[in-house]
Amino acid sequence: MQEQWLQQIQASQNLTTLDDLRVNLLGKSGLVTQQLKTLGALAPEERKAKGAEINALKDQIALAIEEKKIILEAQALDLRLANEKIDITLPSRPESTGKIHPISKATQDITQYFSQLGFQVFDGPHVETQELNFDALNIPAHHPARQSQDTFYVSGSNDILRTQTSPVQIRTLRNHKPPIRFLAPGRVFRSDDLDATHTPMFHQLEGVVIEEGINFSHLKGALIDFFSWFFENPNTNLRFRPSFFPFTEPSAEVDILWKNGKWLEMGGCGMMHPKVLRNCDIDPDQFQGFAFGMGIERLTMLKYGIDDIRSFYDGDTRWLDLYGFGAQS
Ligand code: 2NL
Repeated sequence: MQEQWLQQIQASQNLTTLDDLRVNLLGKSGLVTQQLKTLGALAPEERKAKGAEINALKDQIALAIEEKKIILEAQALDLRLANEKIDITLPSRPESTGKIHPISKATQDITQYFSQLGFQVFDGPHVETQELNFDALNIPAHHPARQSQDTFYVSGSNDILRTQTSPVQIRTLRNHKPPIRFLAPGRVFRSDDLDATHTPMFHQLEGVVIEEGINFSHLKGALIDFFSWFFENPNTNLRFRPSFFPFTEPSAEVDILWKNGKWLEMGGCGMMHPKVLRNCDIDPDQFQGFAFGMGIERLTMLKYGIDDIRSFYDGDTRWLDLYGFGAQS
């Protein structure tokens, strides 16, 4: 029987028949296993000798099956390698090149422009205290902008999602002595309705200059130069419309004269409110300054003719090609 079994193992043509054989011999009710079960009926002396004999047989068969299995597996692999061909003449898959998002592009361009004028760039957290986002900016507790209708409150805390990048200015001015010029670009959050011109998150870019003897004409000159550069039009016409912000005095809305003869609002600006300077431990009798803020999406939409703000965030990369945003250099 032993010879016959070993021969059957040797003769196995494939892994399935070999495994069937293994089950028939070594399985729960296999032939070898049955032999082992007969030991119980034997006398102790005989059982010992016979037991050793059957166990040796079992090991020998298990080894033979294992060796045959390795051979059959190698054969199966050789067969696959011979039959499954790789066509190395196929052209390779095109490599996808990274694109720069228009918001990143505008932010990089604008910060680079201002860096030539001595502006640094600062950033801060998106989750802010109400002190930094409102109180330090002279926005009182009862101000409508602080209502949960407009502002995202963090549940279980007094914190909010910053509604403007101005808290970055407060943080910076509390840590750096003037004279100083800097920008604070970044995400801001407002509980706006979602439509073609409003999203609950957008990007703002604010700039601040604090020096001795800064006045409104410096602000006008800086913004006229900036918008002339950004829209690539040396004859850019700006209009400064009197307005109100709690953190600037006087304050103005900035409009640009567009190609069709219409004035378009570009952002807001003003002279640093003395209270805000004092909140940052700066003496308003020594230092003056101007500040401005603009929405990066809005600037980018106007520059590239993008008409729906939601397209910035819907993740369709084909959209980048539409406006000529090429590979990142
Ligand atoms: C807008 C208007 C503005 C500022 C932002 C500012 C910041 C500090 C102090 C004073 Cl810390 N002002 N920022 C000033 C005027 C306008 O933004 O329309 N943004 C989209």
